[in-house]
Amino acid sequence: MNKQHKDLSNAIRFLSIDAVEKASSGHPGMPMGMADVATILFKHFLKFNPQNPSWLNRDRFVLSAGHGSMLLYSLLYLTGYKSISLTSIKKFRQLNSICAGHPEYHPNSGIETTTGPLGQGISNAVGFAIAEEILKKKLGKKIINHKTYVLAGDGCLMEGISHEALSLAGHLKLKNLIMLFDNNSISIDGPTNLAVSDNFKKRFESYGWNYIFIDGHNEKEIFKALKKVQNAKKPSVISCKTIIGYGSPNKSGKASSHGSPLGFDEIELIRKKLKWNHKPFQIPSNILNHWRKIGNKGSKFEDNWNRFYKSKRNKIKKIIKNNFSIAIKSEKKNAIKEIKSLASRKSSELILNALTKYNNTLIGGSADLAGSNNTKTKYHKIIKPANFSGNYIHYGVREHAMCGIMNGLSLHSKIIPYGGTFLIFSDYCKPAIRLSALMKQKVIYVMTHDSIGLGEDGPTHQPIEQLSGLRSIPNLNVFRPADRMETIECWQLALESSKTPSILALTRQNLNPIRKKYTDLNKCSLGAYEVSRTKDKINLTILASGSEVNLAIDVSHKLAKNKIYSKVISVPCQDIFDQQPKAYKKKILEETKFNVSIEAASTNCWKKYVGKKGLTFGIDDFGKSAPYKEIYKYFGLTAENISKKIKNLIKN
Ligand SMILES: Cc1ncc(C[n+]2csc(CCOP(=O)(O)OP(=O)(O)O)c2C)c(N)n1
Repeated sequence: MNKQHKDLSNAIRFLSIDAVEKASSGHPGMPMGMADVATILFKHFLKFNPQNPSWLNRDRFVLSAGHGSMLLYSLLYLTGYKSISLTSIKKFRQLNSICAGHPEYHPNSGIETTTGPLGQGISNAVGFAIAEEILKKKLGKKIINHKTYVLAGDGCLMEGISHEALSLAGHLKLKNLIMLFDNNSISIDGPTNLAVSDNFKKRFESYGWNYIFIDGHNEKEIFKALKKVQNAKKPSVISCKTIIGYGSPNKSGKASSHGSPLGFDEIELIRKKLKWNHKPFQIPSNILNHWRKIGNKGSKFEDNWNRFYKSKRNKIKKIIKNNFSIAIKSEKKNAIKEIKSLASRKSSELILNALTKYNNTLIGGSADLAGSNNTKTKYHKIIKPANFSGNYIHYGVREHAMCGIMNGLSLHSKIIPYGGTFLIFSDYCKPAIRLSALMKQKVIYVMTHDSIGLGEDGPTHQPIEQLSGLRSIPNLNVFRPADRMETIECWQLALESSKTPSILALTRQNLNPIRKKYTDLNKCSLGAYEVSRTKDKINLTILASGSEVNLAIDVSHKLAKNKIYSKVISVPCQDIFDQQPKAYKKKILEETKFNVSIEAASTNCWKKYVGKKGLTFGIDDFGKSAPYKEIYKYFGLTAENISKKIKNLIKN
């Protein structure tokens, strides 16, 4: 191995070893094993500019094996990113340090995505690669033409999401996607042959990927493989046979180097073995300078690109169409003109028609339920293998990857991804939804068939606890609109929430319109608002969402006949309502002694609104297979039953 290469890669190794040791926690094994591959990648291939981490046409580097975060922080520091200093590396894993335990996405920092839950980064990278192809088609090769590299380990490749994402990437022939597989055959429990006997070559080739096997510590082999994949016609994986904890006399090749500090004595032995005679965190200036030179090459790449980009900037502005307000306004007017009973999934399709007609930054899709989720409109063109002029992705039955890919699409640039499945299968999406929320990405989840109202498909398909669970995720807006007007307004809010992902929970069954008057005002923007009252002075507040707002209005009228007067509050988004000023919440929740809630789902998240005196009407059991009106009856969600119980409550 050449001395210069040794020095560069050992700088990564020792920064990682020292940071983990100082923090008394972390994962040194992977950075030590993959330091050679990362060095060759950054030195010879990766196009990036530490002076401008947001340069649009940079190559993306995703560390899917997020536990090896010190590899990324070392590379960013060594190449000269301002986001990571030696001081922040010394604060690895400490409160508020950018060098968090696992990489956490920060705009303009070089940390392209949050990773740690294994496999997510692979799906993000597939999203990056799709975004690159979509933009390339729109803006031309001279503006966008970059690679996406993803470093994944055995763990990432064991996760189900990797199978979903890699298969779609192969199908779409994402030629600029390159995986560096840290094939060290070790995970936490020991050798991977405890649990895996996959033939990786066959696995990748069956997905339609190139597969190259190399010695991940052989400089020449690494270079040659990376060179080879630059002009690939399909996605490529370079399977790098590496030794975890490379350089450690007693722990290399063993699970003991995976996720704990190596210990003072062992580190001394590694220093001797790798001939690194420097103090902890000390990178000799000649080595640091060499790394900085590698980083400095980036501004030349960007300058060349910028000259062309500047000359085309005005033209580019015209290509990107992202004005949503015309569509929202015209659809609101249509909703008033065409007053009729409509499923909210259908209302969503109608607004999507208008949005898609006037915008080309929305990229739609569904996990094989386009017709049921109503996500595909007449203005959609399908994105196909090697043809990315479209704006709709058939994700196949791959919910988890769909959501991870949408995170990648959103992180890459100004693309706004939305994707559909049944609300019940949000369970298959949850890890990626959580990351959209954590990373503050505008990703829109269209989740239809949102309750027992879907009917005959039965309890396996009827969401119960999903709404409560999703509402408890921080920085996620869960919308459950009650009619066409609310559906339009919720879509508007989702599109305007630049730092919060949204879920639109939509019905299969028809809903009667609640809002029959036009207003420019977005009433849903308060999260909850009054839709009706039976008298000025009332003694009951009925809170409901989605399909149950109509039921709440029936209950309210029924009670009025018995001289119990009430107001109905539609709650399209609890998350937004909870953030309203105290005075507004008081006005909604504290006008009456009694509050009740109605939602055909778990009652858990309504208890905070009804208090000890109130009642929650919902379902805290699994659903039933039957025509939907019968199921509502079975669970007592009828105007008769609910008003009877409320009468008892108020009388007693
Ligand atoms: C979804 C998920 N499950 C479990 C973990 C806990 N975990 C972190 S690393 C790891 C083993 C990863 O093995 P490998 O990819 O081979 O990494 P290496 O040992 O080579 O560093 C596990 C199970 C996780 N981070 N994410």
